[in-house]
Amino acid sequence: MENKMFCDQCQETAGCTGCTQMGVCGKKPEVAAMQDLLVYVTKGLSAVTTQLRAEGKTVPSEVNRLITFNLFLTITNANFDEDAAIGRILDTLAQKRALLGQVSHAGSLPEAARWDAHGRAAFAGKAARVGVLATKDEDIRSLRALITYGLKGLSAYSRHAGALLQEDAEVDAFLQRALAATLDDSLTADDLVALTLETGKYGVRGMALLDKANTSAYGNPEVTKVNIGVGTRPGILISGHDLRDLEMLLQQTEGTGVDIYTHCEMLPAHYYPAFKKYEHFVGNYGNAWWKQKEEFARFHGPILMTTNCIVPPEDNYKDRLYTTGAAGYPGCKHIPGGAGEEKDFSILIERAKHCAPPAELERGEIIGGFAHNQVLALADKVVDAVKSGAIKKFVVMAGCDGRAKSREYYTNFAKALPKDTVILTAGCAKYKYNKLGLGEISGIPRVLDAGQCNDSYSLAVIACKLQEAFGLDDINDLPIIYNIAWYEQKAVIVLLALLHLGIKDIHLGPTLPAFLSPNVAKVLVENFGIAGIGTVEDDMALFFGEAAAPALTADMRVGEILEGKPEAAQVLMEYGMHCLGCPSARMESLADACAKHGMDVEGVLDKLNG
Ligand code: SF4
Ligand code: SF3
Repeated sequence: MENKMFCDQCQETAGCTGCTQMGVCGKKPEVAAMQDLLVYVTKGLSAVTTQLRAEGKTVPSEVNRLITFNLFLTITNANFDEDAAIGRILDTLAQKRALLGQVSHAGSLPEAARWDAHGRAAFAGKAARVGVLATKDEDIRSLRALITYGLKGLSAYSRHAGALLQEDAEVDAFLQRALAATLDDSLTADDLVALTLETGKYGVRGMALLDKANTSAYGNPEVTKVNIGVGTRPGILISGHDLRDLEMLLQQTEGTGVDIYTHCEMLPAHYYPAFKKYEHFVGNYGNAWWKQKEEFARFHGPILMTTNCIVPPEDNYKDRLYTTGAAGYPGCKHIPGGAGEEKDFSILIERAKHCAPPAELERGEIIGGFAHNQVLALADKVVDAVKSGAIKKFVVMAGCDGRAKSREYYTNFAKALPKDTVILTAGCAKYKYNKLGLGEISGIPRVLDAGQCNDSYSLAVIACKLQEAFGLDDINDLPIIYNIAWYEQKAVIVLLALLHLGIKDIHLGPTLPAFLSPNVAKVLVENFGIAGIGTVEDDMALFFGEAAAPALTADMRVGEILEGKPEAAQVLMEYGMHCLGCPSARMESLADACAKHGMDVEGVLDKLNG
């Protein structure tokens, strides 16, 4: 098993965010180092707040918010701005100084709680010594990293809930206690394994908090067809995960002649009833975060990054890229505003008015909105489909997308799935298969998108409800396979949350996290059945047996379909396609062939797969 801790980008502070893309994020080594120092001083402050709580003293809410925000800022691909990290370090040290004076028993506090300095040079010197590799024991280092990355994911949920003025003091207290524990040299590997699982418990609680915050503010997501084409007016593109930012942007652009489009993880905003009332909320533009260079260039208008994932921008759109919240990029304008404050997006709006409308990337619609409330509304239909055998298995394919070629596995895996399987997804991983036209089963789409990575909670709720509906004692007896794609830290907290819920045999790819030492990986494999992925063929055999027949999809070439399933010729001819012998017709995708012959591609697929 690979255990690569060195990031090619930031050799000395390897693994700053626990990402899998070592060295390709574009974050400069000094930025990665300063973020390591930010995590270090945040852990130090957390040791102080944890001690204060132990002494029965109150920790101010703004300190909780500061700690959560600091962690969130260091998540993969959110913030590339060294000055932003330095500003947070200064604020954190100032808070720590003030609180240290209130601690009665400071003797047992770790070095990080007492360390203090002023200025960039002192920070840089310290930063070089506090990265992940500062912990020498490989297993302790691995567990500390696993907990820290899980907590970074948890901070994302807390921060998003906080933007909607929902907080959970117990989640904050745990987050700080666990952060402080990663500094405690007296803790054994067993202690840290227990803390890892406790992190999963609070992960569920954090996700529930955010779910409540989102649904009470914007209603329950409902089944929605989202336009993926463009209009004729100029637009602003909003990306990331912050729904409150979107709400303010929609309100401020109403009646201005500027349209709003979502990108990547903002797509699920279209599923919320509260946002549907905005006529200028036109659709979703483009795909997952890693394609933004080509897509942002063609959008023509301003782009607002509310959270991760930012790709270092090209010069041809850098001056149209704006950040807000924890996101940041040097040279890009940052829109200020904290939780509960109204942000002013007028600079983007004025800019948009002088921009050309977006260039069309594609046309059509995609469907989503299958969060827990909506799926439970369809529960009878779903349970009937399972009982009748129309749906044999659900495959949870939540998580992250990324540019690595190895991630093509997920597209091929989705295509190869037997036709009686349904994918449950959340996060940007969906872009690997949400435009394949995988069809429906008894009116239930074969890709059920619950929303953002934050909404993975819905998948856990759905699993628990299905367990109830089927009267099963063990959640692992459900016909659900977990094949999760990970990249950044929200996927780590989702994994820990699923483990806390007792879910076993989760497959994680495209590679197992580099920060898992062989011994820590062994614990996860032996106790929870965690596994990596293989080839699509091997995994099909593993999950479904050799006889599984892959479903046909709209993007397959007609020739490919006929080779794998000669009887398809009869169906295609019945629908009006009589040129099957023609080589050029065989080279076309089924979608193109259907469009050309005026055939309903969904109907054809249903018949072919039926
Ligand atoms: Fe390296 Fe990943 Fe950190 Fe970027 S986020 S500096 S690639 S470890
Ligand atoms: Fe995606 Fe960054 Fe993880 Fe939110 S936007 S799932 S990678």
